[in-house]
Amino acid sequence: MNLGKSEFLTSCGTPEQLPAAGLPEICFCGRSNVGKSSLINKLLGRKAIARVSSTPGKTATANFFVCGECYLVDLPGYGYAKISPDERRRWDLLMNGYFQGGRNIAVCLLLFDIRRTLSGDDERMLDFLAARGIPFAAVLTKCDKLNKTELAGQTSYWQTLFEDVPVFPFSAISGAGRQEISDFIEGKIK
Ligand SMILES: Nc1nc2c(ncn2[C@@H]2O[C@H](COP(=O)(O)OP(=O)(O)OP(=O)(O)O)[C@@H](O)[C@H]2O)c(=O)[nH]1
Ligand SMILES: [Mg+2]
Repeated sequence: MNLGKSEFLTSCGTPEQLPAAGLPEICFCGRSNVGKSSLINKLLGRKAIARVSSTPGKTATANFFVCGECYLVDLPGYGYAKISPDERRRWDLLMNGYFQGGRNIAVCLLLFDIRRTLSGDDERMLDFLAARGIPFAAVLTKCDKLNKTELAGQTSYWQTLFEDVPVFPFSAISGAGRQEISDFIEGKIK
């Protein structure tokens, strides 16, 4: 990826606001607070091009970043308990609009907190992607929060779950996994 040249393009709250499809897109999905925006910042080598917050539900829009010859798309998280019915409807509309077809989605990076196990919301997201034929890879975030033994155990849990899918352990703190994910993305947009 052309890491030196990245910029924020646009922030979309409704499907109508999405930019015209064109460049290959790498989109980032996962439950609220899992670390989507932190991963994008790390990949782009920027401190805060994508907004990070310890309050879940920070990213309520689809945020597009241009990076070399592709878009990185920070999608709103799910599984946030305090969401209102209105916000929930808006999430559905935006996600359906984004994934309904016609966009050049090279791959979806689906993020999971490495310390957790697959949630019902995660399963629904996996079904949603499968129903639309969207290829995905798994990123296991917050690796720095586990010791060596726990890390091996949890990595093996997720790898067993996603036998046929690339799985990348990652830490936004140490940068572990950043190069592997970056190389993977590059392979997808060539
Ligand atoms: N220790 C540690 N903390 C992380 C890591 N990645 C993210 N965090 C923290 O987790 C919190 C949420 O990170 P975000 O990147 O905002 O998560 P998000 O998935 O974009 O959240 P939403 O936009 O609410 O969906 C912040 O406090 C981050 O600093 C990581 O790899 N290690
Ligand atoms: Mg975010």
